[in-house]
Amino acid sequence: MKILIGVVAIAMIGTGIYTYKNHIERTTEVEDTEEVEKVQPVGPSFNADSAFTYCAAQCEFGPRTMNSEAHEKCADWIVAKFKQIGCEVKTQKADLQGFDGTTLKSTNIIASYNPKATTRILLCAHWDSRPWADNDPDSANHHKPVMAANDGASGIGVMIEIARQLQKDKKLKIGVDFVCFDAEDYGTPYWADHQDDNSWALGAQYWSKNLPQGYEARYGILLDMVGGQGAKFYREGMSQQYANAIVKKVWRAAYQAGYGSYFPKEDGGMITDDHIPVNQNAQIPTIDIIPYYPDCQQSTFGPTWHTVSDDMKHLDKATLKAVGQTLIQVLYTEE
Ligand code: AHN
Ligand code: ZN
Repeated sequence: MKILIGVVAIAMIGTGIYTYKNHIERTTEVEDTEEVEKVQPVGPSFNADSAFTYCAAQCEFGPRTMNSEAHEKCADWIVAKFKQIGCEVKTQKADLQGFDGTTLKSTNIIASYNPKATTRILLCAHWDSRPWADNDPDSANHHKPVMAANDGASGIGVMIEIARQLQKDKKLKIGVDFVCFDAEDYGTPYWADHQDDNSWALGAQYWSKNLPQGYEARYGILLDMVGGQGAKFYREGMSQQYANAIVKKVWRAAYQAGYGSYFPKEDGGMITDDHIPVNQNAQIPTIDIIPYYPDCQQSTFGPTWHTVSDDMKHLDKATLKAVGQTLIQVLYTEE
Protein backbone atom coordinates (compact mmCIF):
# COMPACT_ATOMS: atom_id res chain seq x y z
CA MET A 1 0.00 0.00 0.00
CA LYS A 2 2.78 2.45 0.93
CA ILE A 3 4.58 1.62 -2.28
CA LEU A 4 1.42 2.22 -4.29
CA ILE A 5 0.87 5.66 -2.71
CA GLY A 6 4.53 6.49 -3.39
CA VAL A 7 4.25 5.59 -7.05
CA VAL A 8 1.07 7.64 -7.47
CA ALA A 9 2.66 10.63 -5.71
CA ILE A 10 5.76 10.52 -7.92
CA ALA A 11 3.60 10.23 -11.02
CA MET A 12 1.55 13.27 -9.95
CA ILE A 13 4.60 15.40 -9.22
CA GLY A 14 6.11 14.32 -12.52
CA THR A 15 3.00 15.29 -14.49
CA GLY A 16 2.78 18.60 -12.65
CA ILE A 17 6.34 19.51 -13.49
CA TYR A 18 5.89 18.44 -17.07
CA THR A 19 2.70 20.46 -17.49
CA TYR A 20 4.26 23.53 -15.88
CA LYS A 21 7.39 23.34 -18.01
CA ASN A 22 5.34 22.76 -21.15
CA HIS A 23 3.18 25.76 -20.31
CA ILE A 24 6.19 28.06 -19.85
CA GLU A 25 7.78 26.93 -23.10
CA ARG A 26 4.61 27.32 -25.12
CA THR A 27 3.67 30.76 -23.79
CA THR A 28 7.18 32.20 -24.08
CA GLU A 29 7.97 30.81 -27.54
CA VAL A 30 4.75 31.71 -29.27
CA GLU A 31 3.90 35.34 -29.90
CA ASP A 32 1.27 36.23 -32.42
CA THR A 33 -0.86 33.10 -32.24
CA GLU A 34 -3.98 31.76 -30.69
CA GLU A 35 -2.30 30.40 -27.60
CA VAL A 36 -1.79 33.88 -26.17
CA GLU A 37 -4.78 35.42 -27.90
CA LYS A 38 -8.20 35.67 -26.30
CA VAL A 39 -11.46 34.43 -27.67
CA GLN A 40 -13.34 37.72 -27.96
CA PRO A 41 -16.49 37.55 -30.04
CA VAL A 42 -17.90 40.85 -31.32
CA GLY A 43 -21.02 41.79 -33.27
CA PRO A 44 -24.44 40.16 -33.58
CA SER A 45 -24.99 36.42 -33.44
CA PHE A 46 -25.20 34.74 -36.85
CA ASN A 47 -28.33 32.57 -36.98
CA ALA A 48 -27.43 29.31 -38.73
CA ASP A 49 -31.06 28.12 -38.81
CA SER A 50 -31.96 31.18 -40.80
CA ALA A 51 -28.99 30.74 -43.18
CA PHE A 52 -30.01 27.10 -43.63
CA THR A 53 -33.55 28.08 -44.65
CA TYR A 54 -32.09 30.54 -47.22
CA CYS A 55 -30.13 27.62 -48.70
CA ALA A 56 -33.27 25.45 -48.75
CA ALA A 57 -35.30 28.21 -50.43
CA GLN A 58 -32.80 28.33 -53.32
CA CYS A 59 -32.76 24.55 -53.67
CA GLU A 60 -36.56 24.43 -53.78
CA PHE A 61 -36.39 25.98 -57.26
CA GLY A 62 -34.37 22.94 -58.38
CA PRO A 63 -30.83 23.08 -59.81
CA ARG A 64 -30.20 26.71 -60.86
CA THR A 65 -28.38 25.87 -64.08
CA MET A 66 -27.73 28.54 -66.71
CA ASN A 67 -30.73 29.41 -68.94
CA SER A 68 -33.16 27.31 -66.86
CA GLU A 69 -36.44 28.49 -65.38
CA ALA A 70 -35.24 27.60 -61.86
CA HIS A 71 -32.25 29.92 -62.45
CA GLU A 72 -34.50 32.80 -63.48
CA LYS A 73 -36.85 32.32 -60.52
CA CYS A 74 -33.99 32.04 -58.05
CA ALA A 75 -32.45 35.31 -59.29
CA ASP A 76 -35.77 37.05 -58.56
CA TRP A 77 -35.87 35.44 -55.12
CA ILE A 78 -32.31 36.55 -54.21
CA VAL A 79 -33.07 40.13 -55.33
CA ALA A 80 -36.35 40.20 -53.38
CA LYS A 81 -34.75 38.74 -50.24
CA PHE A 82 -31.92 41.30 -50.06
CA LYS A 83 -34.46 44.11 -50.71
CA GLN A 84 -36.81 42.82 -48.03
CA ILE A 85 -33.94 42.88 -45.56
CA GLY A 86 -33.23 46.53 -46.42
CA CYS A 87 -30.28 46.38 -48.81
CA GLU A 88 -30.03 48.41 -52.00
CA VAL A 89 -29.96 45.91 -54.88
CA LYS A 90 -28.69 46.19 -58.45
CA THR A 91 -28.43 43.57 -61.15
CA GLN A 92 -25.88 43.30 -63.91
CA LYS A 93 -27.10 41.24 -66.85
CA ALA A 94 -24.92 39.97 -69.67
CA ASP A 95 -24.91 37.35 -72.40
CA LEU A 96 -21.75 35.36 -71.76
CA GLN A 97 -20.24 32.68 -73.95
CA GLY A 98 -19.76 29.19 -72.50
CA PHE A 99 -16.80 26.99 -73.52
CA ASP A 100 -19.15 25.06 -75.87
CA GLY A 101 -20.47 28.20 -77.57
CA THR A 102 -23.72 28.33 -75.58
CA THR A 103 -24.99 31.83 -74.83
CA LEU A 104 -25.41 32.02 -71.06
CA LYS A 105 -27.98 34.56 -69.91
CA SER A 106 -26.16 35.75 -66.82
CA THR A 107 -27.18 37.94 -63.89
CA ASN A 108 -24.79 39.20 -61.23
CA ILE A 109 -26.71 40.50 -58.21
CA ILE A 110 -25.15 43.25 -56.08
CA ALA A 111 -26.75 44.02 -52.70
CA SER A 112 -25.35 46.84 -50.58
CA TYR A 113 -25.41 47.60 -46.88
CA ASN A 114 -24.71 51.30 -46.12
CA PRO A 115 -24.52 52.17 -49.84
CA LYS A 116 -23.20 55.70 -49.11
CA ALA A 117 -20.24 54.67 -46.95
CA THR A 118 -16.90 55.20 -48.68
CA THR A 119 -15.03 52.46 -46.79
CA ARG A 120 -16.37 49.23 -48.25
CA ILE A 121 -15.79 45.49 -47.90
CA LEU A 122 -16.73 43.05 -50.65
CA LEU A 123 -18.28 39.68 -49.81
CA CYS A 124 -19.03 37.42 -52.76
CA ALA A 125 -20.22 33.95 -53.75
CA HIS A 126 -21.62 32.29 -56.86
CA TRP A 127 -25.28 31.39 -57.09
CA ASP A 128 -25.52 29.23 -60.23
CA SER A 129 -25.57 25.41 -60.20
CA ARG A 130 -23.28 23.19 -62.25
CA PRO A 131 -25.23 21.55 -65.10
CA TRP A 132 -23.22 18.32 -64.88
CA ALA A 133 -22.45 16.14 -61.85
CA ASP A 134 -19.29 15.08 -63.66
CA ASN A 135 -17.46 14.04 -60.50
CA ASP A 136 -20.19 11.66 -59.30
CA PRO A 137 -18.98 8.16 -58.33
CA ASP A 138 -21.68 6.79 -60.67
CA SER A 139 -20.95 7.79 -64.26
CA ALA A 140 -24.68 7.45 -65.06
CA ASN A 141 -25.07 10.76 -63.19
CA HIS A 142 -22.40 12.71 -65.03
CA HIS A 143 -24.86 14.55 -67.28
CA LYS A 144 -27.39 15.26 -64.52
CA PRO A 145 -27.42 18.73 -62.91
CA VAL A 146 -26.06 19.41 -59.42
CA MET A 147 -28.54 20.63 -56.78
CA ALA A 148 -25.71 22.76 -55.44
CA ALA A 149 -26.86 23.16 -51.86
CA ASN A 150 -23.22 23.59 -50.91
CA ASP A 151 -21.62 24.56 -54.25
CA GLY A 152 -23.93 27.50 -54.89
CA ALA A 153 -26.64 28.03 -52.29
CA SER A 154 -24.45 27.98 -49.15
CA GLY A 155 -22.43 31.14 -49.89
CA ILE A 156 -25.58 33.08 -50.81
CA GLY A 157 -27.40 31.78 -47.71
CA VAL A 158 -24.57 32.93 -45.45
CA MET A 159 -24.43 36.35 -47.15
CA ILE A 160 -28.18 36.94 -46.82
CA GLU A 161 -28.05 36.08 -43.10
CA ILE A 162 -25.08 38.43 -42.56
CA ALA A 163 -26.94 41.18 -44.42
CA ARG A 164 -29.99 40.59 -42.22
CA GLN A 165 -27.92 40.84 -39.04
CA LEU A 166 -26.21 44.05 -40.20
CA GLN A 167 -29.51 45.71 -41.13
CA LYS A 168 -31.05 44.69 -37.81
CA ASP A 169 -28.08 45.81 -35.67
CA LYS A 170 -27.28 49.00 -37.65
CA LYS A 171 -24.06 49.53 -35.67
CA LEU A 172 -21.56 48.79 -38.43
CA LYS A 173 -20.42 52.10 -39.95
CA ILE A 174 -18.58 50.80 -42.99
CA GLY A 175 -20.33 49.61 -46.16
CA VAL A 176 -20.58 46.01 -47.31
CA ASP A 177 -21.33 44.84 -50.84
CA PHE A 178 -22.73 41.34 -51.26
CA VAL A 179 -21.96 40.33 -54.82
CA CYS A 180 -23.70 37.19 -56.10
CA PHE A 181 -21.83 35.99 -59.17
CA ASP A 182 -23.53 34.03 -61.90
CA ALA A 183 -22.00 31.51 -64.34
CA GLU A 184 -19.19 30.32 -62.09
CA ASP A 185 -19.75 26.62 -62.57
CA TYR A 186 -20.07 26.23 -66.35
CA GLY A 187 -16.39 25.25 -66.54
CA THR A 188 -15.17 22.52 -68.89
CA PRO A 189 -16.30 18.98 -67.98
CA TYR A 190 -13.86 16.13 -68.69
CA TRP A 191 -15.49 15.45 -72.08
CA ALA A 192 -14.72 18.94 -73.45
CA ASP A 193 -12.07 19.13 -76.26
CA HIS A 194 -9.64 20.76 -73.87
CA GLN A 195 -9.64 21.92 -70.25
CA ASP A 196 -9.95 25.69 -70.06
CA ASP A 197 -9.37 27.62 -66.82
CA ASN A 198 -11.07 30.59 -68.46
CA SER A 199 -14.36 28.72 -68.78
CA TRP A 200 -14.96 29.09 -65.01
CA ALA A 201 -16.03 32.20 -63.11
CA LEU A 202 -17.59 33.92 -66.14
CA GLY A 203 -19.86 36.17 -64.06
CA ALA A 204 -16.95 37.28 -61.87
CA GLN A 205 -14.85 37.92 -64.98
CA TYR A 206 -17.60 40.13 -66.36
CA TRP A 207 -18.22 42.02 -63.10
CA SER A 208 -14.52 42.68 -62.51
CA LYS A 209 -14.13 44.12 -66.04
CA ASN A 210 -17.34 46.18 -65.80
CA LEU A 211 -17.26 47.68 -62.33
CA PRO A 212 -19.60 50.46 -61.29
CA GLN A 213 -17.92 53.83 -61.97
CA GLY A 214 -15.18 54.44 -59.39
CA TYR A 215 -15.97 51.31 -57.37
CA GLU A 216 -13.49 50.59 -54.61
CA ALA A 217 -13.39 48.08 -51.78
CA ARG A 218 -10.70 47.61 -49.14
CA TYR A 219 -10.64 43.91 -49.76
CA GLY A 220 -12.86 41.03 -50.78
CA ILE A 221 -13.81 37.64 -49.34
CA LEU A 222 -15.21 34.91 -51.57
CA LEU A 223 -17.34 32.17 -50.02
CA ASP A 224 -17.37 28.90 -51.92
CA MET A 225 -18.91 25.73 -50.47
CA VAL A 226 -19.21 27.03 -46.92
CA GLY A 227 -21.84 24.59 -45.61
CA GLY A 228 -20.49 21.09 -46.10
CA GLN A 229 -20.37 18.41 -43.42
CA GLY A 230 -16.86 18.00 -42.04
CA ALA A 231 -15.57 21.08 -43.86
CA LYS A 232 -12.34 22.73 -42.77
CA PHE A 233 -11.06 25.88 -44.39
CA TYR A 234 -7.35 25.63 -45.00
CA ARG A 235 -5.48 28.64 -46.40
CA GLU A 236 -5.92 28.75 -50.18
CA GLY A 237 -2.77 29.34 -52.25
CA MET A 238 -3.87 32.10 -54.65
CA SER A 239 -5.42 34.01 -51.74
CA GLN A 240 -2.06 33.95 -49.99
CA GLN A 241 -0.30 35.21 -53.12
CA TYR A 242 -2.72 38.07 -53.76
CA ALA A 243 -3.94 38.98 -50.28
CA ASN A 244 -2.01 37.28 -47.50
CA ALA A 245 -2.80 40.02 -44.98
CA ILE A 246 -6.51 39.28 -45.47
CA VAL A 247 -5.94 35.55 -45.02
CA LYS A 248 -4.24 36.31 -41.69
CA LYS A 249 -7.00 38.69 -40.64
CA VAL A 250 -9.77 36.19 -41.36
CA TRP A 251 -8.06 33.17 -39.79
CA ARG A 252 -7.36 35.24 -36.69
CA ALA A 253 -10.99 36.42 -36.56
CA ALA A 254 -12.14 32.80 -36.78
CA TYR A 255 -10.13 32.01 -33.67
CA GLN A 256 -11.39 35.09 -31.84
CA ALA A 257 -14.98 34.23 -32.69
CA GLY A 258 -14.44 30.72 -31.27
CA TYR A 259 -14.24 28.84 -34.59
CA GLY A 260 -10.49 28.38 -34.93
CA SER A 261 -10.92 24.62 -35.32
CA TYR A 262 -12.69 25.19 -38.68
CA PHE A 263 -9.83 27.37 -39.95
CA PRO A 264 -6.54 25.48 -39.56
CA LYS A 265 -3.48 27.66 -40.01
CA GLU A 266 -2.21 25.28 -42.66
CA ASP A 267 -2.11 25.38 -46.46
CA GLY A 268 -4.77 23.75 -48.66
CA GLY A 269 -4.92 23.82 -52.45
CA MET A 270 -4.61 26.47 -55.17
CA ILE A 271 -7.97 27.10 -56.77
CA THR A 272 -9.20 28.72 -59.97
CA ASP A 273 -12.25 30.51 -58.65
CA ASP A 274 -14.16 33.83 -58.70
CA HIS A 275 -11.47 35.54 -56.60
CA ILE A 276 -8.89 35.33 -59.43
CA PRO A 277 -10.58 37.84 -61.80
CA VAL A 278 -11.49 40.06 -58.83
CA ASN A 279 -7.80 40.23 -57.91
CA GLN A 280 -6.52 40.52 -61.49
CA ASN A 281 -9.08 42.81 -63.13
CA ALA A 282 -10.74 44.72 -60.29
CA GLN A 283 -7.47 44.90 -58.31
CA ILE A 284 -9.31 44.24 -55.06
CA PRO A 285 -7.22 41.98 -52.79
CA THR A 286 -9.60 39.05 -52.41
CA ILE A 287 -9.35 35.70 -50.68
CA ASP A 288 -11.29 32.46 -51.11
CA ILE A 289 -12.83 30.62 -48.16
CA ILE A 290 -13.13 27.15 -49.66
CA PRO A 291 -12.97 23.77 -47.92
CA TYR A 292 -10.07 21.36 -48.22
CA TYR A 293 -10.41 17.68 -47.33
CA PRO A 294 -6.89 16.24 -47.26
CA ASP A 295 -8.12 12.65 -46.86
CA CYS A 296 -11.17 12.57 -49.13
CA GLN A 297 -11.01 10.07 -51.98
CA GLN A 298 -13.79 11.61 -54.07
CA SER A 299 -12.37 15.15 -54.12
CA THR A 300 -10.26 17.48 -51.99
CA PHE A 301 -13.34 19.77 -52.13
CA GLY A 302 -15.26 17.10 -50.22
CA PRO A 303 -17.29 13.96 -50.92
CA THR A 304 -20.28 15.70 -52.59
CA TRP A 305 -18.42 18.08 -54.91
CA HIS A 306 -19.97 18.00 -58.41
CA THR A 307 -22.03 14.97 -57.50
CA VAL A 308 -25.79 14.46 -57.27
CA SER A 309 -25.33 14.25 -53.48
CA ASP A 310 -24.63 17.99 -53.14
CA ASP A 311 -28.07 18.48 -51.59
CA MET A 312 -29.63 19.88 -48.40
CA LYS A 313 -29.15 16.56 -46.56
CA HIS A 314 -25.40 17.06 -46.78
CA LEU A 315 -25.30 20.59 -45.39
CA ASP A 316 -24.30 21.18 -41.79
CA LYS A 317 -25.60 24.21 -39.90
CA ALA A 318 -22.49 24.13 -37.71
CA THR A 319 -20.30 24.83 -40.76
CA LEU A 320 -22.56 27.70 -41.86
CA LYS A 321 -22.34 29.12 -38.34
CA ALA A 322 -18.53 28.89 -38.18
CA VAL A 323 -18.15 30.81 -41.44
CA GLY A 324 -20.96 33.32 -40.81
CA GLN A 325 -19.82 34.20 -37.29
CA THR A 326 -16.21 34.52 -38.47
CA LEU A 327 -17.28 37.01 -41.14
CA ILE A 328 -19.28 39.06 -38.63
CA GLN A 329 -16.15 39.10 -36.47
CA VAL A 330 -14.09 40.35 -39.41
CA LEU A 331 -16.58 43.13 -40.25
CA TYR A 332 -17.00 44.32 -36.65
CA THR A 333 -13.26 44.52 -36.04
CA GLU A 334 -12.79 46.66 -39.17
CA GLU A 335 -12.44 50.42 -38.68
C1 AHN B 1 -11.74 24.21 -60.89
O1 AHN B 1 -12.18 23.09 -60.77
C2 AHN B 1 -10.78 24.59 -61.98
N1 AHN B 1 -12.12 25.18 -60.08
C3 AHN B 1 -13.07 24.95 -59.06
C4 AHN B 1 -13.91 26.13 -58.90
C5 AHN B 1 -15.22 25.74 -58.39
C6 AHN B 1 -16.11 24.95 -59.02
N2 AHN B 1 -15.73 26.08 -57.25
C7 AHN B 1 -16.89 25.53 -57.13
N3 AHN B 1 -17.14 24.84 -58.21
ZN1 ZN C 1 -18.65 23.79 -58.63
